[in-house]
This record gives sequence, C-alpha cells and structure tokens, in this order.
Amino acid sequence: SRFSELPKKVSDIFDPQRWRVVEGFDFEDITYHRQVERDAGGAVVKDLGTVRIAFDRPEVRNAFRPGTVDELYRALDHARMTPDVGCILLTGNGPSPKDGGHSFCSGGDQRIRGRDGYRYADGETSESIDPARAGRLHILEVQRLMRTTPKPIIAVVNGWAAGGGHSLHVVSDLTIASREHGRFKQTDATVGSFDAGYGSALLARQVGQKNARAIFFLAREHSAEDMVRMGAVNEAVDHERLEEVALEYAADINRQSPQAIRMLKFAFNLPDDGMAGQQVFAGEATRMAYMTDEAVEGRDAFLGKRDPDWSSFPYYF
Ligand code: S0N
Repeated sequence: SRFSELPKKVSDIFDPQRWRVVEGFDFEDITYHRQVERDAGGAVVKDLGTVRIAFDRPEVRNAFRPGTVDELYRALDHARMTPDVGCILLTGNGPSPKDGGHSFCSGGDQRIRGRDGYRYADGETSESIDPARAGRLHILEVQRLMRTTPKPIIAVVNGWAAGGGHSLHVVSDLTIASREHGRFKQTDATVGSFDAGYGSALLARQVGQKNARAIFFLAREHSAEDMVRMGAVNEAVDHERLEEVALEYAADINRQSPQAIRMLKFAFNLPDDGMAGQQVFAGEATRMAYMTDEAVEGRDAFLGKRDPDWSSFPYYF
C-alpha cells in the first residue's frame, strides 16, 4: 500500500512500525501520525483508531510559536473530524539534538514574544507582521478545541511540561508521564505570563487549591511521581515503555462505546465549563434525540403541515 514506507523515527521512543504519516499536511513544527497494523513485510494492513500529534521543536524544549499553534489546531481538528479515530495522543518529539534534553512542551516561545503577543515567525517585526495574527494568544483556542473534541486526549509527557506546555497536559483528559524524564514546572509567573483559565483553575480541581497555588506561585520542579501523588497524572511509566503504555490506554478507550465516551467526557467537563459546557453536552443530547421516533414525528408533522401526534410518546416511563 502507499503507506507501507516506514515513517521517520521522530523520537527515541517512537516505533515507526506502529505508525504512518497522516497525509495531506505539510507541517513544519509538529508531526502527525496514525496508528497502523503492518504485516510481516511491513505493509500496512489496516488503520487503527489512535493518532499521535507531537511538538517537533526539541532544540527549544518543544516551545510553541504561533505557527506551531496553528498547526496543532489543524491536526487536532482533523483528528476530531475523522470518524474512525477514537483517541488522540499529544506528546513531544526528541530528545534535543543539541543537548539530549527531553521535552513534552515548554510553552510559548519566549524569543519571539513581543509586547503585543507572539510574533508569527522568527525575524518578523511589528511593521512586517500581519496585524490580524500578531497579538493572538491563540493557544487558548487549542485548549478550547481540546476540551470540546468528543474524543479523549492523552498527554504523553516524555520530558519537560513547562509554562503553557504544563497547561496543555492539565487540559488533556488523561496524562501519563515518563518516570525518568517527565518533569513538570509551571513557569508562567517567572516570565510574567499567567494562564488564568484552565491552566490554573482546572489544575486546582485536579490537585486541590493549596497544591495548585504552590505549583504556580513557587514554580518548582515536580517529578512524574509527585504529580501522580497530587492527582494530575494518571501513571508514571518507565521511559522506554511510555508510548506503548499510551497505546494500551488508547486501545482500552477505543474498545468502549464512542457515544458513551463522548457523553462522559462532556459530562466531566460540564460543571467546570458553565453554560459553554452545558451547550456542548446539550448539543450531543439533541443529536441523540433527533434519532428518536418522537423527534421524527415533530419534523414530519411540520413538513406535512399537520399537528404533531404525540400520543405514542409517554410523558413518564
Ligand atoms: C523547560 C525548562 C525548565 C527546561 O530547562 P533546561 O532543561 O535546563 O533547558 P534550557 O537550557 O533552559 O533550554 C534548552 C534550550 O531551549 C530554549 N527554550 C526552552 N524553553 C523555551 C521557550 N519557552 N521559549 C524559547 N526557548 C526556549 C532555551 O532557551 C535553550 O536554548 P539555547 O540552547 O539556545 O540556550 C526551561 O527551558 C524553561 O524554563 N523554559 C521556559 C519555560 C517558559 O517560561 N515558558 C513560557 C511560559 N508561558 C507560556 O507558555 C505562556 C503561553 C500560554 O500558554 C498562554 C496561556 C494563557 C494565555 C496566553 C498564553 C500565551 O500564548 O502566551
């Protein structure tokens, strides 16, 4: 098949046998792969239900610039819209060719941070930049997409999760982390930035108010095991087994009813997401109601220019 060529090995724990590149994109700052099954000759036999989206700037600890965030949004949205994908892994490639450092993501690229937001690309100035794109803190758009995507997202923390990268793990549905290299540090306040939305409020839900305040106010380093104890990480895993374990998690998720998983994700979000969370949950409920004979009767009565007949639909079960 056209997917039989093995993809490039993008990280120390990436097994090219398990993946193919998702076609149709020309990403510079991220990689996007789909899990596959191959036969003994290496030919792809079938696509499996998990994708892997990874930051690919290991030389800067996988910091994101606006272009990275745009790419991340596009890959996530594609995964959201792909009907036979049930689970998304978010991780970082590496280690760094410069010094061997491992990273999940170190947040916004500080080298291109201007007074009015992040510059779109290296070398741009406030005169040359497209004003419509200049001042956007659009990682928050990615956070909202992660939250409303009707599929679990697993943060696979292979190294540093710092600043805005820390927040991305917080927003993910599950987190598993490398025991050896997974390191967590909320550096927002150190660089004069603050995720006053999900990155802090949702973290407090996960680890409690005192722990969340300490994580932000003290900006200390925490191990994967510290984070498991605090409740922000599901499991600390031997580094070389990290992606394998992530795929085991994903396979378990993909064995469940897609509708049930969707409703559960939105139900877990609802209390923290207020009316926006209610809207997402209610949208799914409405979609399901459209499948009932009762809703079909309402539609048919309207189209037939007659009064609806609700007599076969009880008020109470
Ligand atoms: C991750 C840290 C702790 C790793 O330390 P370590 O292992 O000692 O490595 P370093 O030598 O420090 O780093 C290696 C090379 O990588 C560069 N680098 C690392 N992180 C960044 C970065 N974020 N931006 C640019 N470069 C980075 C280093 O400079 C070094 O380069 P060389 O080899 O050339 O010297 C440590 O690196 C660290 O603390 N990094 C900074 C973490 C940080 O403060 N990030 C920004 C925090 N703020 C945000 O992310 C805000 C963004 C955001 O999510 C947000 C949220 C809400 C509202 C708005 C926004 C928004 O978009 O702004």
